Amino acid sequence: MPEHRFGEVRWLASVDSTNRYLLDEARAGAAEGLVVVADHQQAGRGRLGRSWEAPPGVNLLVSVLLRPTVPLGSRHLLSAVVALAAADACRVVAGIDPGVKWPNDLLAPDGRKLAGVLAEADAAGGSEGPAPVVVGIGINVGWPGTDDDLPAELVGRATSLSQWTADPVDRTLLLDRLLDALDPRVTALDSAAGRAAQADELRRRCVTIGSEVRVELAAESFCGVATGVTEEGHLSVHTSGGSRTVVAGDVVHLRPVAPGYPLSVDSGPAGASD
Ligand code: BT5
Repeated sequence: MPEHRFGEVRWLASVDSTNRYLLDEARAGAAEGLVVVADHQQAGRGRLGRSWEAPPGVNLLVSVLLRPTVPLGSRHLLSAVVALAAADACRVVAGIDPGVKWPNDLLAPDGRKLAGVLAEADAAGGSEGPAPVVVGIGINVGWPGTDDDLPAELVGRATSLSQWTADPVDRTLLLDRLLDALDPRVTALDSAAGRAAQADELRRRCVTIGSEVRVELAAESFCGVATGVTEEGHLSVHTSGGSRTVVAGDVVHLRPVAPGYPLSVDSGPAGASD
């Protein structure tokens, strides 16, 4: 039995969405640390109403239930620590060191997407104490094997661990390493110093910093250079109109910036917020 908060793992053959399942469990009063894994999701969720694709039995589809005390403004760090823990697990189990594309993707070294994270909160709570947040991650382990496996819109955009390793990757081992790495990261979020350390690591792993980007928000989109990540985990973007802080949105990487562009890798104050 692992000595951390993620002691109860329910491994389901099939479910609509592991996030939906855990949100319902949270409403029914489930404690922090419950984990659900599915061999198959009939309606795997991406962000903003998008879907997450995975054939049965080959990829890791997992959600964890947290009841965090993190200040509301720093909630982005919850999905960030799941991405960081998944990157740790990929490194240990598969020998690949993914980058983090802000806000929540893991990318292989060639820029194709290896994993995506979806955090969903339930303000209603479902029990006393901190309101629940469910963080789910899909990691492509065995699928796609080749581009031939992919729907047209994912060709050249999605990859899997199996494309980067000679040996098959064991999903159970990957899950165990992910949960081992996640537990201390979640604990770190309880203190300001711990949050600063996680934000620092996000900065180091974030391949969006140093890229010209297009930021797509609900009401507008704009272009600029991603220059850093704030203490809260938000993205700092330098635009022709000044510095902007992106709290939530989609980011498209356009191209790397020229050497010498002033990028902030320290934890200084964020620029003007929208
Ligand atoms: C995400 O959304 O990347 C979050 C994905 C979270 C999935 C996990 S699985 C366990 C848990 N339970 C759930 O129901 N969900 C979570 P987003 O950034 O919106 O990316 C979605 C987009 O990625 C889609 O519109 C596709 O273009 C692309 N996509 C879909 N499946 C993919 C895959 N397996 N690999 C790479 N890209 C994919």
